[in-house]
Amino acid sequence: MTAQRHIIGQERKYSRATGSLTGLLMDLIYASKVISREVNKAGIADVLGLTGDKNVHGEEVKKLDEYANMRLFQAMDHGGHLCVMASEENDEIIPIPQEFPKGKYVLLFDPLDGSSNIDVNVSIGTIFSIHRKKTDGEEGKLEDCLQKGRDQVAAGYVIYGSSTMLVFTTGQGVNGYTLDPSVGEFILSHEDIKTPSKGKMYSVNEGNANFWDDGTKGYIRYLKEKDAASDRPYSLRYIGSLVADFHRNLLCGGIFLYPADLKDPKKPKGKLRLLYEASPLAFIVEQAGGIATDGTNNILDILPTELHQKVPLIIGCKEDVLKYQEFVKNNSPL
Ligand code: AHM
Ligand code: MG
Repeated sequence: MTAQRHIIGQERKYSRATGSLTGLLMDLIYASKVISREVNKAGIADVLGLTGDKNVHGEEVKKLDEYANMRLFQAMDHGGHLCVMASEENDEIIPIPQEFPKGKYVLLFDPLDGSSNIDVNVSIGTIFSIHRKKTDGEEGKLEDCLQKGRDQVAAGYVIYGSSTMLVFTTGQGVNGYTLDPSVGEFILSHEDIKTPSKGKMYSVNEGNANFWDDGTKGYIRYLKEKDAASDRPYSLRYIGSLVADFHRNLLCGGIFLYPADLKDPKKPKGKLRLLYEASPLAFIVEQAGGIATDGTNNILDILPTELHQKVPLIIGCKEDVLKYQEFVKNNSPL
């Protein structure tokens, strides 16, 4: 069962579907195959290293970041499905070029997440989020991008790992497709993914521990205590590549944390971006039975006010995330 056939089959269940979302997903699939091919050439072709530029977050731009960003834009600009795009790598919203028809959807993406891992052959990924246009007129506006995660129409990621996998949801469960490189097609390999209600692993950059709030410190201490009845101590697994950490926890069970750094003026709200990272993964995890929070609020209920807004992200198995929230509530409000 190819991704295309599976998606078309799903679409047929909705009598009012126009096929536009399916068309959009097909364009995204094409872009991700091209990015996957390029990522796989890293080390042979001249795609490693920096471009010399810095992005809107002050981070150095890698050549593959820029390539993936450009590929996604070029694959998505002309299909007539989108009215506007926004990328983690661009300061402002990305309009659809004048010569192309405009559609009813909004696409937000992180073209290549975990890019600090590119040069050392560690898994990286593309994350995307799709909303419906909500303003009047043909052109999409900033307001169309600043929507609650709860209103997403679809969200997903592509992980460039030991194999390339696409995982996404349209709000009817989560499915995973693995790229068969011999035919260049994504094949349905993980139908209706459900995450365990409780995990045995935690993923966090513990080097930042001194800068966490007391609730987070207490929770991580709790995970390390011995208690066979609640499977503690948990194992630490941190790749430093959000898509890879999230994907492992989704399938095997676990909790990922990127809390606020109280003493780092650059990270008062953590490091991860609400629109391109937290919201899409929160939509996926909820569809798989998990949950995501900033410590107090469900990530999907946060109304963004800025395109590149950052947010503490604690995401994974429901029981684990709820336990984290208890610690935050009792020990220190965020
Ligand atoms: P990026 O979008 O610039 O690649 O940054 C996001 C990445 C995530 O993939 C990962 O979870 C996090 O940064 C790791 O940060 P740190 O190195 O501070 O642990
Ligand atoms: Mg990122």
